[in-house]
Amino acid sequence: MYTQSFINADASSAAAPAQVSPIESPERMAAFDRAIDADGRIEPQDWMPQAYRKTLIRQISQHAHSEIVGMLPEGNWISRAPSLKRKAILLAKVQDEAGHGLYLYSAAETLGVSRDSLLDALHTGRAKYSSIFNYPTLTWADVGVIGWLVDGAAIMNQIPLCRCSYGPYARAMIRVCKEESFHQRQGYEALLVMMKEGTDAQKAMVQDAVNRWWWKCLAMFGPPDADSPNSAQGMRWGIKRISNDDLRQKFVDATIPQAEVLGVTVPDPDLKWNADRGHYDFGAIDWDEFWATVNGNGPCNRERLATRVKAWDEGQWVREAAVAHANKNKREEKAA
Ligand code: FAQ
Repeated sequence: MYTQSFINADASSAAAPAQVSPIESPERMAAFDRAIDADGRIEPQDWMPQAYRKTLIRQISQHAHSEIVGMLPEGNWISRAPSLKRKAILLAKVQDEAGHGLYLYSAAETLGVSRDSLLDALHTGRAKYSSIFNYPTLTWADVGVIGWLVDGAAIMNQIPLCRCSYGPYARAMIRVCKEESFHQRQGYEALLVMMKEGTDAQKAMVQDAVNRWWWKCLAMFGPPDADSPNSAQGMRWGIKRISNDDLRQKFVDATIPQAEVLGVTVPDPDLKWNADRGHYDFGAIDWDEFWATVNGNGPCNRERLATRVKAWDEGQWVREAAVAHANKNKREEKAA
């Protein structure tokens, strides 16, 4: 469905919808608006306004970067997983995140941007990726909590993206969500074993991990709707279907009963069921801490970027070999 290009100049322009004129005319704009109003899908070969293209490149590439950087906190525990079973599960999960990144870079390429330029933006610190991956994984319980809460939040955000107006992104999300659902369950199950069969120290370790990750997960959904500059247009274009605050609320409502089954509490003295609203009320998120992290000053930002840059540099010979192999095949096909 998508290109798997080891990108070079030719491959990137092949992925670009170069044949579609970028010129905006009232007729083209009206046709695009009609498609959006009718809840239709926009495909790479369709005309689209530059601002729509730019927004999608921004969101899809940030999402791709998040998946790839998101491999690091848990990858840190592959060599220290407590059993062969847990190690095999964690390896599979981390590999899935790599796959998600690749689908998403490919989806972004269909908008006419090269993967090299997107990765360059990540490696030079110009591109954002999810705040949540800038915190450390201190104990094994963090791995379970990432599955339960981080993947749980990711699913809550990504299910509506399966109905996104841009076809390649929506289709990628369907597959991603199926895998995220396994990720969430494996995390929850790992925690359940520790909480139901573990020692007091293991139970305390789970509670400590929940305490450290809870607020960061609520912030993952992005700033409050009133402070979200991209939301109104994203909703109008059918890219976002549910607002940041509404998704956050859905996440809290779905997660608290799961916490009760586990036997953990969340670190929020203001959390309480509001029968009038039919939702949980919850306390204030520390948005200053969130923005400091988004802007590069979280506890692990520098370490995460340095790890990605090192992996990119060390993979240079693999990319060169793959391109040389592809070129050799092309030459042989031509000669045949
Ligand atoms: N972190 O106006 P809005 C995962 C930025 S995947 C960093 O509300 P928008 C899988 C935002 O980009 C997790 N930056 O923006 C996994 C914007 O900056 P810009 C990633 C954030 O786009 C699990 C500015 O703030 N998921 O976890 C964050 O309408 C386990 C203003 O915000 C996605 O990317 C944040 N948390 O809504 C992997 C889903 N929130 O670009 C491994 C797709 C906001 O104007 C292990 N993305 N910002 O400079 C989206 O749904 C949206 O882009 C939002 C933000 C909801 C993230």
